[in-house]
Amino acid sequence: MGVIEVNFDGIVGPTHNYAGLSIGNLASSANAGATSAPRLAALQGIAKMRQLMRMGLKQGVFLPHARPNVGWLHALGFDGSDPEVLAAAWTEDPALVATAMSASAMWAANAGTVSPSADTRDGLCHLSVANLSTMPHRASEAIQTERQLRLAFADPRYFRVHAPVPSAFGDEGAANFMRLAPAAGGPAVEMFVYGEGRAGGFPSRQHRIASEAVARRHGLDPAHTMMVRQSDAAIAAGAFHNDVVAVANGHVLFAHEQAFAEPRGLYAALHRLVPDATIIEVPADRVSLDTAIRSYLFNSQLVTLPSGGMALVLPAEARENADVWGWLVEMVAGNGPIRQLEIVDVRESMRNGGGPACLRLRVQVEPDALAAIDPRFLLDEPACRRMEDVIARAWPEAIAPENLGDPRLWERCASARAALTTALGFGPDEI
Ligand code: SUG
Repeated sequence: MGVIEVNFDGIVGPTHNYAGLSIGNLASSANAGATSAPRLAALQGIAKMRQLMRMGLKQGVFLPHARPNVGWLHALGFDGSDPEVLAAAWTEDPALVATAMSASAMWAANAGTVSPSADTRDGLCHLSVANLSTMPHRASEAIQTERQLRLAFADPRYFRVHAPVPSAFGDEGAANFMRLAPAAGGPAVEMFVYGEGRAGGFPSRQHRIASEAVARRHGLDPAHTMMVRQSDAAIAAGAFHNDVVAVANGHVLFAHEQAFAEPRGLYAALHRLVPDATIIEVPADRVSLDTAIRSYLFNSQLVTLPSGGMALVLPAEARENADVWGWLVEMVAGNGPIRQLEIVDVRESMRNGGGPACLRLRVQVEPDALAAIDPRFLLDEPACRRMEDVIARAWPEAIAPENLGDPRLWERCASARAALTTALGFGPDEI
């Protein structure tokens, strides 16, 4: 058996809500103030994982972070017991409580960047925790993410987990990272996609210096490592992460015509390094950048099936757009490498700008390294059922913006998460 790809999905936490915290993420801004459905959101996430498992793919999970994040409010000078801290913050600045309640750790593509052992100098799989420093509600994720990664990938014979790079340089993890590997064998190329300055009033969230630091720490071969600049047009149109406009798998890169600042140079370099690279570029006159971003066409998971063919796992929104669906149907009818379209319903996550690809972190491992991963992070059917039971019982059905200040909700969310971690076999202070 060769290399196995495991998709680790973030379980949607009980505090999932629409506070509009992400500037430059159009869905998050458009749905600000709406009422969320955390229970439905989490069940949609589990159904997606099940669907991928049924396709023969290996699935893992990351757990929701402890919320409300009272420690973060303490650091901002609010004192007293947990309810006192939260009540004082709510009175003074409700946006701070919204930040402390964010369930954004569900988007596991932003947990970190992963270089498989085949690409690294020491032959270990390297994982760098993302600092997510551009957005305050995301920046606080790094501490708990690091704890989970160090637990899941603790075996030093196979894994090396790195702390986040200094927060002066924004790093958003695998959402701005792609890997292309020759089907015929040989070294892969790791592509780090960065932005510069602001575009259309929106910040670039991935800094080149952060990407270079990750590549250096992972011990990558500079000859097979590329720093690729995202186009300003994409950032300005709402592609706050590259995975909203491009995705790669195996020897295939699937991207929008306007994803990169210099696509011709990039494609030429890729063809040189990966001779059998297949680049599927969607032209803007078939699917506009706006439509691509609204439908999340490229935020699909491009996966290799056990049979060897590739499937594109798309959000339902992609099927609902005539331009997008028309283009996809034509593509699979052709003789290309992508042969199957698979639809998943992750609408609750989509409304905060997170599609199927945002929800997962890919980790490629050999069988012996797979066996060394803490099994509590790996899914099977009984674990899915245990999670569903807890979610159906303990996750709130709805959260409206004003509920974020309700002490009963704080209490309920904290105990809901504790019930889930217990059901998956984690001790009270382990995670
Ligand atoms: O960082 N949304 C996330 C969505 C992340 C999507 N991830 C990838 N593209 N890989 C973000 O913008 C919304 C939170 C709020 O508004 O409450 C949010 O954080």
